Amino acid sequence: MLDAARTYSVGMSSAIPLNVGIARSAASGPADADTGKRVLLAEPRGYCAGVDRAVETVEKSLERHGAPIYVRKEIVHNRHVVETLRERGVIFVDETDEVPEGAVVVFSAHGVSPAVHESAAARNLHTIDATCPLVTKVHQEAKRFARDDFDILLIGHEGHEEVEGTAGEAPEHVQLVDGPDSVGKVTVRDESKVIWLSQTTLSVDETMETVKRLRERFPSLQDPPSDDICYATQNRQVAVKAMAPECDLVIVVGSRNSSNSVRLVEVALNAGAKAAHLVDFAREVDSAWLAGARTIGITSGASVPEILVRGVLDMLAEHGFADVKPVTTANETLVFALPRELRATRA
Ligand code: 2E7
Ligand code: F3S
Repeated sequence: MLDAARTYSVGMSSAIPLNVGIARSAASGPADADTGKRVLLAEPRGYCAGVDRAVETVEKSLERHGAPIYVRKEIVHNRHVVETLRERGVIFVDETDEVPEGAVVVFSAHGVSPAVHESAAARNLHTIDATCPLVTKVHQEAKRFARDDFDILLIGHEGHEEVEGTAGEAPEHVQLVDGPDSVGKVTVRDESKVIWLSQTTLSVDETMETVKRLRERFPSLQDPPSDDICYATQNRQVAVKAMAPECDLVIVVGSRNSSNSVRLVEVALNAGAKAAHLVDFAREVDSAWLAGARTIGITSGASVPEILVRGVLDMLAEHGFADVKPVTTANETLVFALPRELRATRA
């Protein structure tokens, strides 16, 4: 369960010891010691197991079927990933009706509703499903509680693909709750049969606030059988919370449409960072942000390749921030198997 005490205990404390080590010792020099300029590098950051699997799914599909292949929506919400795959022969579409009959289409990591599966089948598309297994788990929960005739309060951001996919499993039973301020609008049929589920990439703190307000209205509200906010989202928020109180500036590498990346900016600010900005690429870092800063925190969203973080570190080193210390709050080892039809080819 998303239990406040368990989830927050590390991140809420600004006194936790930083797991400090020199990541780029060759680059750090006496100038840093003089100026006190340093970078704190969040660990974990960047790719989660679901993104790793989704990107590899597209790469293997390209190898196996040859270009072009089609991907419904962005495979993950990252400009660099999407642009790179487009250059390699991927055609990104909004809906399956844009895919030629019989062609290969990959469904994105954020998941799709049964209606999308049906429309792909009707066009005889060869579908490969890169939905993250942790999203599939939430879909199963939605189906199960709909079958048991619960009202399902799905906490999430309106219009996000993941929410559309999950809600589409049981549209008659699901109501979207878009944050604490939406709680007043919720109506249910039977207050004794209400459960909340959520999008996987929400702010843990804001979700707990939404749940608290929902429970004030519906005291019998049931919790999901297991955390819907995924391990990667939680771990990246804990890491950024650990560093934020010491940071004059936090730079989050990630795209504007990446929910989990945007959440990291909010979490950093709420945890005491003096400023926090989201950038897709190093060239977007405004040198005015660096003026007067001594400690800069760096992290990245779950859809962000490490090369983009390296670009920001290199840029900061040129501005005298060559002393880089990791701040490690968890070690991640989870790996997901590729979709069945591609499994034999995984390295
Ligand atoms: C799938 C899911 O692609 P992202 O930036 O997606 P979000 O949901 O944060 O906009 O990050 C990876 C990812 C996260 N959640 C992929 Cl369901
Ligand atoms: Fe899956 Fe969470 Fe990543 S839902 S795609 S592991 S951010």
